[in-house]
Amino acid sequence: MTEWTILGAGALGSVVAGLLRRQGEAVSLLLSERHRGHLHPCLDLVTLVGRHQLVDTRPLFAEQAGQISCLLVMTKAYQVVAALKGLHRLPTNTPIILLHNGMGVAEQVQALYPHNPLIVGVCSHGAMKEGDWLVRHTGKGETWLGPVNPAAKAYADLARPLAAALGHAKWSEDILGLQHRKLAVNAVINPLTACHDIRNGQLLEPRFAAVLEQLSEEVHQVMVQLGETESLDDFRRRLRKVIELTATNYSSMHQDLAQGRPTEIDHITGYLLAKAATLPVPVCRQLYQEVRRRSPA
Ligand code: KPL
Repeated sequence: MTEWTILGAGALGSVVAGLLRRQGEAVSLLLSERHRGHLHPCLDLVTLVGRHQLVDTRPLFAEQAGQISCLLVMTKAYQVVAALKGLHRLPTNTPIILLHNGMGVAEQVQALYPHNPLIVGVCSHGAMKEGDWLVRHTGKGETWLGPVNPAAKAYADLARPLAAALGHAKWSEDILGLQHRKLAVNAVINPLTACHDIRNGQLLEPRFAAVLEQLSEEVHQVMVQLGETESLDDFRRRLRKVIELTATNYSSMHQDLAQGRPTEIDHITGYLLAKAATLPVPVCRQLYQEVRRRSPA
């Protein structure tokens, strides 16, 4: 049986670890230096129905990277490259799966580990960290994986155990399109909720109608520039559905800002601004600057 090694036991990483263990999968957590010498406690996962589940995982440190057979990277986008740099002993046939918000990281990982099968994915489960080893699963979502390089194409079967554990997981050869669709939603919801200090659902209040209309149009224009064919109306309908489904959640960027952590703004809005080139995207730009201003230095 493949052991899943999770790098990044934040909210979502811990939920995925718990759901995989519940399905009988072997799971290890790749821990950072600050955990060395500490007792490795069980994770406490609060399930969707409010039940506590203790999750036991095997601790691993960077020098044990030679033991990793499948690496699921669930850190924040801005942590991925630094976290992977130290894994000198990672076998070249170990698939690396990147499951973070935002884009622009896979290219750097590919340069760092050119021989490893590289898979990227999008995951829309809701999760919230409530304490050091305490995490709450707040919403069921979809997970999509797809290949970045030819070596990854042989790993479509990884979606099967993930689907059994997470309720939904599929393989797509057009993962770039799915990443763009998720990026577009994040580029609207995340900076707006973070800057206005609101839950996702509050974006549907009339006071946000005008900004939502303009921002969704700007983001859609960049998506068209990137070759996506979804119409503006369809994008707005999809956006509205995500807002409704996650109405009571605080977005990940809201949680990051509220807790004084860096945000993924460079990999979400920053990525879009870079791709916008000469397109006018004033609201995107303003939100980018505002989130950067409020982020810790
Ligand atoms: O992915 C999300 C995030 O918070 O990062 C959404 C879909 C906006 C849900 O909160």
